[in-house]
Amino acid sequence: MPKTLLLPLLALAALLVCAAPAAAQDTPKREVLYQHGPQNRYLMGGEWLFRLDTANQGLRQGFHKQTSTAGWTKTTVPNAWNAQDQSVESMRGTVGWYRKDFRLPSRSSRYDWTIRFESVNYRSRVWLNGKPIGSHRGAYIGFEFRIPRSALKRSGVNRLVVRVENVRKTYDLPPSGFTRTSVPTGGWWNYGGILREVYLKRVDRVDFTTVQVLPDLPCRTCAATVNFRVTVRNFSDSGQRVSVAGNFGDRRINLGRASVGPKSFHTFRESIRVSQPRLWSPKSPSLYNVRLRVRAGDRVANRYELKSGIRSIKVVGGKLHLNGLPVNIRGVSLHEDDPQLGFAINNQIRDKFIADARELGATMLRSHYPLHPYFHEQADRYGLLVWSEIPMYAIKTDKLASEIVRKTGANELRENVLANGNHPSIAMWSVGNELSARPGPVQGDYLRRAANQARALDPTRPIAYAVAGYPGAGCQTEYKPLDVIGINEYFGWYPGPNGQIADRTVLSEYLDQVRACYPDKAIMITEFGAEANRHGPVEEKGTYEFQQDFINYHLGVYATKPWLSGALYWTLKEFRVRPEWDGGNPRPQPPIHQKAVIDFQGNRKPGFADLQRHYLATDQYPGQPAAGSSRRR
Ligand code: GCB
Repeated sequence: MPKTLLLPLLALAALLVCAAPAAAQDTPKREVLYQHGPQNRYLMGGEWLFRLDTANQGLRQGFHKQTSTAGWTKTTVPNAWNAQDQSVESMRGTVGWYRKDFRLPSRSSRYDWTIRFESVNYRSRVWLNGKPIGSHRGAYIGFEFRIPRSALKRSGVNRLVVRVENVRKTYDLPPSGFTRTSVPTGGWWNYGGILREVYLKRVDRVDFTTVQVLPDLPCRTCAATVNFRVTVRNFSDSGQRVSVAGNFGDRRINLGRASVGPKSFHTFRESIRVSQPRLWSPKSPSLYNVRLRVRAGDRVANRYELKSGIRSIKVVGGKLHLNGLPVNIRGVSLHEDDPQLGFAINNQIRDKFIADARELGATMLRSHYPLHPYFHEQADRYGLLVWSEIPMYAIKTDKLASEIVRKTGANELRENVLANGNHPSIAMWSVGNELSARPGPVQGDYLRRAANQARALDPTRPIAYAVAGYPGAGCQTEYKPLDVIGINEYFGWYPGPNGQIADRTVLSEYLDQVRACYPDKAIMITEFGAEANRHGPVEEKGTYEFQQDFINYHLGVYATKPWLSGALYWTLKEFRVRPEWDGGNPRPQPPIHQKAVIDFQGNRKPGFADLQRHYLATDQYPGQPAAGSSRRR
């Protein structure tokens, strides 16, 4: 070969080697980003590979079987592949592939392994060593697959491949939708990817599948009953003598023993009485350590840890009561969004959300979907309540008319109860947000179904729903299954249908009308807010001054309604919503939603201080003892 050709060829070869990263492999370490849950979880951190598949050819081209790294780039997980892409195409969604090479933390043949994803948006298909091991739909709630023994390499390198598709379909939560100009709609950015962390879990024959620890407190001074419902699974091919026992605080508990057949499940139930409990409340968030262990034969197969809190949340005489006393909550909503990472945020960012909310004087958080478990743990610890909602978001009645949508919604709620129900911070189960303001029989069916599902699994918490606040909506009998009605009110911001909410001075009368419709339900303001991205005249929408005035006016009105159970500002921090978003602001900065009191970069707007002044001056939990001052019980 002539020298003149050799050099460019060598250069090309060098380039190819650099472009195709070597597939790094590692051994996942025993590490968790949140504590609640079983032991033997191993974080699948380190290096992953990723490739986009915008032409959707990956399956045909066998990306799940590829050994070469050509076309793949290095990444880390969690990851939102379109965190930096604000285009219409990015919002519409596409397909992406993730790949991870790893060795098992133990070669022993006695173990089975499962793989756990905390959140993948939206459809996922998973392969191990080229063999399909599972598929899933839906983000925000963790899911797990058992890895078949035949797919595992005990001593070699295993290759995990995940195909993720985030194109929103009609029956997804939230469903697809388009503006008149064919731009995808949605209440928050459609980030694609493995948005929360992934774990490998080691199983020694028998393991926990669901653990429910639900304290019930009939009255402030009563003894509590703590109800345990623990389902275990025998992964092995032979029957096992299984027993479950542990502690609730310093109380020993024994859930009994049972013979569990091969590949079968068994549910253990037990109740204990706790006299003179230390009560959990935002003023005094007392927690009990709960430790459980499951034995197979005479060996401990696994342990499970969580923190529980004894408190009651009930609707009494049309008002929300915590531990038997009425509340007047002030809180904020949020999206788990970040300018660099999108929804693939880390615990440091979560800590910042919590710190900002606490500094504001907020004692309740709300989001349109179940938050990452770490949020719930921090909320338990710092005494923040959580309005826990599933992404049944603004679903039009023609879509809700499909049985599958109502069923998916009710199932999602069920999953949320099972996944997050042990957290004392969770105050209510919300079945959704702003379905049609005139519910009719279709929505009525969904509300009933979802409420029944949640109550059957967790009778200790109220069922809630956030509605769009319009005077024209009138009283609705379909809301009968609900305990708490959240009102999203934008009086004096949006005009609303036929301009009915353009004038803020009709807010007071409207709220009285809602009260008259639902005298026995607790009523909260689940949203109020005004976009703000600049200084300017107080009467000009979109200015900081307008936002301040809006906050002061609305909180002023709420203060005249002693029957209200609380109000949540929409939102704490800015987030990406969708292309062309204006949010009612004449000078918007799409795709950023700007009703927040902290901008996307983290700067506080003047309205933060207004909200804070009101929140700190409000006695949100009158009569509840503060930490340290609680009487001896
Ligand atoms: C709502 C929605 C929320 C929006 C907000 C707005 O009612 O629940 O997701 O971001 O209004 O700003 O329009």
